[in-house]
Formats: sequence, C-alpha cells, structure tokens
Amino acid sequence: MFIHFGLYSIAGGMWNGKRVDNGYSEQIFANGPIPAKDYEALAKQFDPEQFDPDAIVALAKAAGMKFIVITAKHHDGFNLFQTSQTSYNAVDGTPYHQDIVKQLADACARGGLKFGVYYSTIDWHHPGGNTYIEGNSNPITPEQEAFNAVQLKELLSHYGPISEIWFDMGKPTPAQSEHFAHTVHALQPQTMISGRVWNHYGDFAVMGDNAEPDVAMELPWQAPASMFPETWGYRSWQERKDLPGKIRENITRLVRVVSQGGNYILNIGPEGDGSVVPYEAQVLRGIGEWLKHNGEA
Ligand code: JFZ
Repeated sequence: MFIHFGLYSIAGGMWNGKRVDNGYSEQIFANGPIPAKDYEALAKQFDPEQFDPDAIVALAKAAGMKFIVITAKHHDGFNLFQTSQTSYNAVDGTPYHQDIVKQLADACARGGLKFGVYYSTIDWHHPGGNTYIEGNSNPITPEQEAFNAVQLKELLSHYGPISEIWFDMGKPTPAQSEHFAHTVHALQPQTMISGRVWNHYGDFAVMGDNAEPDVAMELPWQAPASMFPETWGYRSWQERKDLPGKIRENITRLVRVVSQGGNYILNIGPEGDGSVVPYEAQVLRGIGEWLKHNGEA
C-alpha cells in the first residue's frame, strides 16, 4: 500500500471553490498555483481525527498487502513526522500535534506489516529552495542537502525498521545521491532505496507511474499504481465508477507485475480528515477477496 496524505488532502483538488485540474492533486500548491502563505495556512486546519492507523493496517492486510509506504514529506515540504529542521510538521505546526509516521509505523509493527517512507528531496517550502520547475527536476542546494540528510537520519532512527525509502524526483548531483544513499544505509543497511535517488544509487527500480518494464530488469523493481491516473492525493471531485472493473484492473496488474518478478504498490489517497475513501477501501477488499481464493497464502 502506498499512501499519499498531507496538507493537499485537505484541499482535495479544490481551491477557492474551483476545481484545479491541471495536474496531480498532491501538487495543487504548484498547479494552482497557490500563494505560499495561503497553502501553508492549511497546516492550521490539519486535524485528521478519522486517521486510524490500525484500521489502515487491517485494510492493507485484507487486501493481501505486505507493506505500507507513506508520504513522510512530499514536494510541498510539509512533514507528517516531527523533525528538528522545521516546525512545518504534523506535530509542531498543526492542531493535531501527533506524528503520523510514528503512528503508522507502530501500527504496522503491531500488525506484522513492513513499513517504508516516501521522501521527496524537492521541497517547495524550503527557504532558498525552488518552487515548481518543469518536470520536477529541481536541483538541490547544499543547504537543502544538509537539511535532507538530517531528516533522513531522523526517519531512519525514530521509526523502527524502514523497509524502503521512496526517494522521489529532484535532480541531485551524483555526490548528493551518494550522500543520501549512504546516510540511509549507515543507519539501516537493509533499507531498500528507490531508483529516484538517481545516479544509480538506488536498490530498486521504480517504473513510470502505472507502468511495467518491457524488458527483463536487472534490479529488483516496483510498479507504483494510483487508483486513477489523474492523481495520487485525494481529489474530492474524482469520478469513482465501475468498482468491479477497477478491482479487475488491479488484480490483472498485480498478477502481471508479480509474475514478472516485480513488486506492486497500489496507492490510496485519504481525505483531509484522515478517512479512507470508501471506494478505495472497496477496491482493496475486492482484491483481497480474489487473493483469498486464487493467491498464495
Ligand atoms: C511523482 C510525484 O511527483 C507525484 O506527485 C507522485 O508522488 C508520484 C508517485 O511520483 O511523480 C512521477 C514520477 C515519475 C513518473 C511519473 C510521475 N514517471 O517516471 O513516469
């Protein structure tokens, strides 16, 4: 299970009463574009009372999933975990005052699932960093590199075993990629690093979103999939139709990916209050039903 959750989940693909439809809803800050002060003010509304990590773990298990990866920090720079680097985080900068990453890590440990984090080296909130650049190919300043390295140490030190770290996008130099990969492995040698740390420092390759390789892969590989190709983060106005078709589509992809030696990671985008979208929960349960009869124990 992949989980895209953050301040953007509150916006849900809407701004000032209008749909923002020019890109993924988790990137609404850049797509709006929304003035930084206005977007950052969402932190004061961040209070996901319906977020129930044990229920999410139970749902993942009902779907036959074996691990969960959550967006510890997406491109908007808001942190779901407590960090010494900025108060722009769920604990210090919101009325919720709780560490989402910790809660989910603990729930995964209780439920016997592996736990990993998505971590964007792009940070649209970082002073001196860049806001959106075409293709999300932001270079990383030395200062930002230091900031990222501290955050990586926090993530690899405070949340138990991290099965994988899903670096995403940006354009680090080879030295920066090496720095990030070494920072992770110095603390947890077993953590699998995504190829989007770039410059061949990844432990596994990530296919294009919703894509599969067309040749045999040398590295272990993972196929990320969103419920709807338009977005990973919650979009309030997403049309969610044909539930049986969506279940079938995901079973087909799962089987194709696994039979080719890959690892399938299917995304959910909870609402701003932390609740799982019922349609998405139904898709997961449908996959689980099929696996019960056709899958491996
Ligand atoms: C990235 C993010 O920018 C996006 O918001 C989301 O988190 C997704 C899972 O990852 O988007 C990408 C990255 C790579 C490709 C497409 C979208 N790709 O290689 O096709």
